[in-house]
Amino acid sequence: MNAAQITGRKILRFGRVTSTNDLAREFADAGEPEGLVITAEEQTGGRGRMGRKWIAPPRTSIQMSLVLRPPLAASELHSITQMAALAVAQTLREIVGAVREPPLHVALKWPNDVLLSGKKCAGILVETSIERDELAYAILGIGLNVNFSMRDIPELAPHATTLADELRHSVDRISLEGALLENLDAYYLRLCAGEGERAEIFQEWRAQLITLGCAVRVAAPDGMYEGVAADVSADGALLLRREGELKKFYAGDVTIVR
Ligand code: BT5
Repeated sequence: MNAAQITGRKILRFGRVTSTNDLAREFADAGEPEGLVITAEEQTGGRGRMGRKWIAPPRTSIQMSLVLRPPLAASELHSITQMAALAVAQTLREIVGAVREPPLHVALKWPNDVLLSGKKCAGILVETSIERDELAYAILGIGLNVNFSMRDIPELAPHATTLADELRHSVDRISLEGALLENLDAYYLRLCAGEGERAEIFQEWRAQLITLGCAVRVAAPDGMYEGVAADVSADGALLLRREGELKKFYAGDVTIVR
């Protein structure tokens, strides 16, 4: 049972929708207070960043969107993705923590991935509505792969995984959802508590990033870049060291180069 104070205050469950983010946005535009969670068993237009597709077989996974109205400045919006990634990672650790052989490693990848055993198990998509420089609301979309095998989606399999693939058994999705909403709630309360808490969330997120210190390739909107992922800046950007200089990325995808 979800004992969350804000996230999951109200849960609306749907069968098939285009995208839970679209539906949540409709509720937010109509004045819905924060905390509403929309879930769907199937998305016909599930999406990632930059118009990419999010794919999950029907009735297998967690696909949810939350309406949030955090007191953040436009420059702090990246912290929503960070707190959500931490909450998802914490939830995965609670589930896989007991597995010793082989140990299952949970990590984060800049900017919005949660990895299990080095592969993407969850993705986060934050979309916002800004009015007169103020955040009106944020829609936090989370896709978490649960009870299917990536063998069924060969084009994703090299870089993606599911809980069932790693655990080799299925997982009760309702308890998983409850645990996720509780963890989101705890992190969300911290996010709203002030700059000090947000700075701690940033440091926690930074500490779990798998890519820092690695030679990486960044596919950015304006081209491909290679270098060393030196650090992340407080405003959420990736700092790539190349040819003796630091280049800052606010959007893109990172692959570790071996
Ligand atoms: C994301 O985008 O990772 C954000 C995904 C957010 C999905 C949720 S589901 C509920 C809510 N409603 C929505 O419509 N969306 C949100 P991005 O970093 O751009 O990654 C997208 C890329 O991940 C795709 O281009 C694929 O390569 C890959 N991908 C697609 N489906 C995947 C899956 N189930 N597991 C792992 N990788 C996947």
